[in-house]
Amino acid sequence: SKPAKAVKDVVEAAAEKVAGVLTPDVPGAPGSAPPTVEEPTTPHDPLPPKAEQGAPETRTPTGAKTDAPAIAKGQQGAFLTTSQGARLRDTDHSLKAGPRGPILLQDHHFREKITHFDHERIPERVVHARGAGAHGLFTAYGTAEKVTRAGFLKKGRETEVFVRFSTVLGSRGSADTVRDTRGFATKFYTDEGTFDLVANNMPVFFIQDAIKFPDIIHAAKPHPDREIPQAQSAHDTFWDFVSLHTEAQHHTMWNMSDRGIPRSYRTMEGFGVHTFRLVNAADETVLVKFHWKPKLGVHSLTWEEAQMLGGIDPDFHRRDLYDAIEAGAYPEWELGIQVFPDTPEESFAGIDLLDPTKIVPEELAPVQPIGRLTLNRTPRNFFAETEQVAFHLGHLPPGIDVTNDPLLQGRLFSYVDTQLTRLGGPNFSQIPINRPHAPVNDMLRDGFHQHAVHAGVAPYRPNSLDGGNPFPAGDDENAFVDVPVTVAEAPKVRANPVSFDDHYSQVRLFWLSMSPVEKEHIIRAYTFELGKCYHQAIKERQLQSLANIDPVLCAEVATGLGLPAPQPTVPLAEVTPSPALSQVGREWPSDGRMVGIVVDPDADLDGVGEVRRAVFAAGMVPLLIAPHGGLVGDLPVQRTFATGRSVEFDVLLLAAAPTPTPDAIPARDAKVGAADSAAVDPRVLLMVEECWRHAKAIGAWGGGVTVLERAGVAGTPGVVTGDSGAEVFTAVQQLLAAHRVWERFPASVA
Ligand code: HDD
Repeated sequence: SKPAKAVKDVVEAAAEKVAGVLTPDVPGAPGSAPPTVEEPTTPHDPLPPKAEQGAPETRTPTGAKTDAPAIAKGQQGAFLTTSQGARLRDTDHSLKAGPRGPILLQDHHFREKITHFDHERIPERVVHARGAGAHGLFTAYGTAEKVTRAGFLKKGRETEVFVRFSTVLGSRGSADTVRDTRGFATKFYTDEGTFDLVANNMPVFFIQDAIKFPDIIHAAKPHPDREIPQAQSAHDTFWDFVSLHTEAQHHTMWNMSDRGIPRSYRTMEGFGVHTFRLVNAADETVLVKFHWKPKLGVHSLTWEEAQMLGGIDPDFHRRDLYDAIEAGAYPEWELGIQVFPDTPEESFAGIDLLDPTKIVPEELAPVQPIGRLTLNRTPRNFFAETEQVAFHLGHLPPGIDVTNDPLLQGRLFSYVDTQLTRLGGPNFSQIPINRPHAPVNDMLRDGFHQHAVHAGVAPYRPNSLDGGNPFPAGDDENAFVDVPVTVAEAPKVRANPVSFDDHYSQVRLFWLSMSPVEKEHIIRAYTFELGKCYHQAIKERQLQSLANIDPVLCAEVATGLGLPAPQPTVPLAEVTPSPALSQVGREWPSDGRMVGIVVDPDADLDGVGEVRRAVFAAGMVPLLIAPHGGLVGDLPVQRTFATGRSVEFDVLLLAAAPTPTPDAIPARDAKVGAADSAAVDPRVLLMVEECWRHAKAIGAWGGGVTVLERAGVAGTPGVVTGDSGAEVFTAVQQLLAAHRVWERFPASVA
């Protein structure tokens, strides 16, 4: 019609005006010069998968393996399509009524793209939101065969696994190195059904009964009004709760110890916390506690490193895990069990095995290795795998059963329940990462996100229409065993056993098992955290708990807070320390460590090359730090003075004394500047200073020795020099066996 034509004319005229007058220099606009950089116009093959990385395991919704490509959707073929597979010509411009007009509701591609984007996020986990996962393999030693019928623990059996490490308190985007407990959840895809070992890096828990879980988490999460602080316990509500609820004191001290700030996921122990019940082929039972022992030893950050890393590299642990796996340095742990007789008392050496605030010292019940875990593949897609993985304590294969630990019992409810909101319905076990590798033959049907196309008409029992299928497994057909444990005849009560009332003896045991330097760290952690509280009454109440644990600890923290130290209100427990709890004073392997090497073009580059080879040969990772990127000589540079910071290295080697480059931050000391020809780049001096303060081994040869002198650390403990790089490296490697040069930390307590 006429008016429509008029509009069209106006629009076209306007478009011409815009193109020709207002934007003559825009590449591609009429009259403008042809573009100098050509955009790709021909289809390319999709990017190949990362080297040596398969896709997530592909299973049918019922668990059978399939040969179909793992990424059944997305990145198939060269052309962009809609979700329905129709090829698209343009995804950069919405369909509009003229170039300046409004978007048309008709634009199905626009609506699909934006709607999908709008719904990309799912609720983060209510706890353990921040995590990192990896695939791996578990190989059984066969040593558990006597005590459990679980097939995956038979000698030589290999089982695929997925592990997710996490912090507890922080949101999905929070920093990795905060002071917190770490989750260590493992999904064993056994051929008899999935086994989830949902563990932590600490062997005890804050509460004895799951009904208190919302309380402790509400107290520890950010304050409800301002939603701060993020990912930490250094605030009033946390200390309010743990000082009022003294069964939390044991776990709290683990958090205040170096265990609360691990060096790496690869250097953490893991603990199943609860006591589990194993059943063997003869239906005999034992009680066990599960332990993961890292091959690289148990190591922590210093508190200052942890704080610095929160800003310098909030992804420190995630990056460390992925870098190690992708470099082929596969992290390993041994799974072990402490075994106890299954007696009616459910206790061992006077320790109630159903109390999750208690450990059984390894000296009383040694951890017996039963298999090895190797993480060898990083996820291809974080969301699909790490975010959607769903663990549950009730995922148990035949041969492993639960006990009446009231924390464990409550967890058996919570984990499935939480997935209903988080993963949007009851079919989350059909998500690829959650699919069992054992065949599934359930009678669960329909529901949101149902992916299975179930056959048959009779998902009920008994039936005659589907031939009576599926059948319950008989006695010899390897069904899950609910151990017929006798439940004592007792009144229904909301109460704990009396043994649960001891809240202090094992905290004292932990404290007395620490070396002086670890005690010092614990004192400083309490002093820091309570120093961040505003309420005097909370500090005083927590000091009372510390007095009941140990008067020296209490006095030191009280001094730091400027408060009087109270007297104990309970007799101090007589305990025997457990050396296995300490990380100090042991010989650890040095592989997997990061060795920073400061170089510049004047350095002894042959010597550096030799050290690099020696570092690789020792299973460690050399990182060259130079004034600029690219190459120094023919050696590749991994970090510059701008991108490298001391906190990522376990050891610092200096092969040069680089002078400041123009981008060096102004020196703290005005005399140290570009004008001074003997000056060392202030960032290198800072690196040395920080490494020294964090008790790291430092070595230097050639020009590097000058740096030690200028930093004022030459000749101090753990600082070595030599004639060659090789000699210096050998010396620092020996120092690494202790992890740090502990004597540099002054310890005020014995
Ligand atoms: Fe829990 C997640 C470990 C007590 C309720 N828990 C979660 C994760 C780990 C643990 C490692 C993260 C799993 C993952 O990576 O997806 N939780 C523990 C340990 C506990 C413990 C070792 C004590 C020994 N948890 C506990 C209690 C309750 C929960 C007492 C509730 C009554 N935990 C949950 C949860 C989460 C969870 C709300 C959040 C996300 C999820 O489960 O899948 O259900």
